[in-house]
Amino acid sequence: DPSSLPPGVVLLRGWLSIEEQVEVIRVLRDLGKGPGGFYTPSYGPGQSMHLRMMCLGKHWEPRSHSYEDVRSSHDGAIPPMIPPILHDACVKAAEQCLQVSQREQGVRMPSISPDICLVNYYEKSGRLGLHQDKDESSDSLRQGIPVVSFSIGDTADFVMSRTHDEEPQTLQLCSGDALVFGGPSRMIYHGVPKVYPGTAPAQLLEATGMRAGRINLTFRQL
Ligand code: MD3
Ligand code: FE
Repeated sequence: DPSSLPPGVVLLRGWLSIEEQVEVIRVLRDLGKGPGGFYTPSYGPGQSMHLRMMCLGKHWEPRSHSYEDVRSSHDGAIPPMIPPILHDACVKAAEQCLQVSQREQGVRMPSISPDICLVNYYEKSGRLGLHQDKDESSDSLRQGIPVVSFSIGDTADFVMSRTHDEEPQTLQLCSGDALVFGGPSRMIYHGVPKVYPGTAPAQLLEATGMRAGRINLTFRQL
């Protein structure tokens, strides 16, 4: 029931067609061949995240909770630019979500001009603990500039809660879903406790030769 989502949260089920999902996977695969490809981010020794990541536009540095021009704590690579096709998809999804949130939730959110795209790759045991995204500028956070995300591949459980204590609300995110968090929900706690291996659409696997797993793209304005 979409009307039970918090104000500023909009889910567009199946927003990316299979053909668009295939194109995104091809673009990411090409980018991954050059410098700046997937790696395992870490907060420090013995504190690796349970996913692999590729940053586009900027590098997100978990050790300092900041955004950088190079992968200083990893290999010094410069992150690739956000490809125009991904940039445009983000802006288009945001436009649609802003209309929905204004009409259905009475919430006004600013649009987004994305500076960074984080690509998370979850394998069978991939997960992401409950956290807030607050490494962006205080201006971006204060204005509630939305974060836009696309899910591709295996289905995952996604949890969110307004405070650290309350019972989280769970959503399943499926291949092709677009999800926007802005306005009053920009600082919500959220995480990905579980992915369901073998649930990706067969057509996607056939067209890409993609291994099992889940890809999530998040776009932010810094
Ligand atoms: C709510 N990624 O990269 S996407 C992240 O599925 C992240 O990989 C998850 O949380 C993933 O930080 C969730 C949905 C999402 C993304 C960003 C948000 C929800 C958000 C930022 C603020 C609030
Ligand atoms: Fe997050």
